[in-house]
Amino acid sequence: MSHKAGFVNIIGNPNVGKSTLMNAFVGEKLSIITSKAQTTRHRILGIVNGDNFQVVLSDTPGIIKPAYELQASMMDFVKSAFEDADILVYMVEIGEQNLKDEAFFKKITNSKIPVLLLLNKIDTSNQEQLESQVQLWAKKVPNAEIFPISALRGFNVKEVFNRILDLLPESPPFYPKDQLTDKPERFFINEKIREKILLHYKKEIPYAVEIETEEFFEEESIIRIRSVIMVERETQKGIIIGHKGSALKRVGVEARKDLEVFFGKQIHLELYVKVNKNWRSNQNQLRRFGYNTK
Ligand SMILES: Nc1nc2c(ncn2[C@@H]2O[C@H](COP(=O)(O)OP(=O)(O)OP(=O)(O)O)[C@@H](O)[C@H]2O)c(=O)[nH]1
Ligand SMILES: [Mg+2]
Repeated sequence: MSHKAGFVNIIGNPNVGKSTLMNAFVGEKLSIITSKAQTTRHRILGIVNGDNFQVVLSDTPGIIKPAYELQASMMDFVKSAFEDADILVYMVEIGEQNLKDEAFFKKITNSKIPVLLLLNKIDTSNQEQLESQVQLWAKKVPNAEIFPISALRGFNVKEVFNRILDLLPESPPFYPKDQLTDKPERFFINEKIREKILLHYKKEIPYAVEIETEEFFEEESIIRIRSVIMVERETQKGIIIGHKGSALKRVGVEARKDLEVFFGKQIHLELYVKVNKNWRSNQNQLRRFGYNTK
């Protein structure tokens, strides 16, 4: 029996819905999703397996002009997604104009591999607006096939997936057929905690936070986890903890509940906060947190 497999890499501006789409394809909450830009910081694989296919999706950080080392590493993840793609999925949203990086845009328009341009969030649009947006993108990226979709509502998502299956090259699988992602358990714990911080704290705080899970003990009926929330400055530590610890407590309770669903097991989650001065600009610290800086 013939077998198809390949890398389908999702790229686009921040907040357009890349992670929402990947989760919809995989059917699991692999990537965290929030209404804030730069929610995704890593390249995360989501693997969809069938009897005669394996689609290896990559969710990537939104394309930005980097202002500090962490963001530069995030853009390196995007670059790597261009390098190994068999199919490029370029996601835009209704009302959006240009990619924030001209060089990346040129890579898309000059791409030798198939490009699917997904015009997302059409649930927020009307027929007239949609038609004019499709025309606009057809001019801008003539080498792409355009699909208007709603990743959130699942509109046209199946059709896009079927088109991916058509375009997928003949190949044996790249990963074991029961594997869902390339990331370890600790990564998903860190991300879930970071999601709560993106949801509950304002302005710069979520961007100054990194999570490290120091302990992960799986017992028969419970998983015991200890994670540290790292911030860049002492003042940020106070904000994370909140009045009598109330803000931190909320993060802990909400993250624990979600993690119990994710792991299907009771969780004991201990959180504490530590200052790691200017970690976002420190190559060694970034490497330690899994950002592949050069
Ligand atoms: N109305 C509507 N909202 C959507 C749709 N898809 C995603 N969203 C919302 O858009 C926001 C961003 O979604 P994400 O999936 O996190 O976007 P992203 O492109 O991964 O963002 P970054 O990781 O920050 O680059 C969230 O609030 C989603 O709920 C859609 O089809 N319709
Ligand atoms: Mg994302």
